[in-house]
Amino acid sequence: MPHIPSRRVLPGVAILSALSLSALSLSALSLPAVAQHMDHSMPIPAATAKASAGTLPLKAMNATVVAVPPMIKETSIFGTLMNTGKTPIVLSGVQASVAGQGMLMVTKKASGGMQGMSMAETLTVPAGGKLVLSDIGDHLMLMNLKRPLKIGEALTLTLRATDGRTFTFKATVKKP
Ligand SMILES: [Cu+2]
Repeated sequence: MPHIPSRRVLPGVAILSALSLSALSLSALSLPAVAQHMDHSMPIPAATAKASAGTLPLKAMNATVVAVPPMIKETSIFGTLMNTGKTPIVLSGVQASVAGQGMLMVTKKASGGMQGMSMAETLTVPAGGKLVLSDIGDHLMLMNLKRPLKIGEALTLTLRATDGRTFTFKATVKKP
């Protein structure tokens, strides 16, 4: 399911997507079609980056940055995080040099069956388990993009856990 980071940034898309999906897939930079998310609560987290305390036992699979048109300054990261360790990993932040801020997001069903997302203080990858990042569930977002993203380029992202450990991985910019 395509994913629009913020309806507030691009109010026209929600209306367009209701009309026709095919009409939107006209060009290489056509807008992602469906505005799943209604609500961006926008408290910017204080960037209290602790000194790195080691590397988290994580693996990232199918890590994808959603391609957005150049005027859109936020995007989402989907994929799967595998925790190869024996204890849960409590993620507390994400950052990338290409973005002013990174956020952890959760998606919840709101009234009327629509989905809304909001910022989360933490996301947990269970011990020996995985956390799936998707437009209908937990995911990561990059806000205040500093430059347009190119389809096919790999962005470097760093996740930080509450214990100060970090995990750096690459995510490829793709159309949803
Ligand atoms: Cu989102």
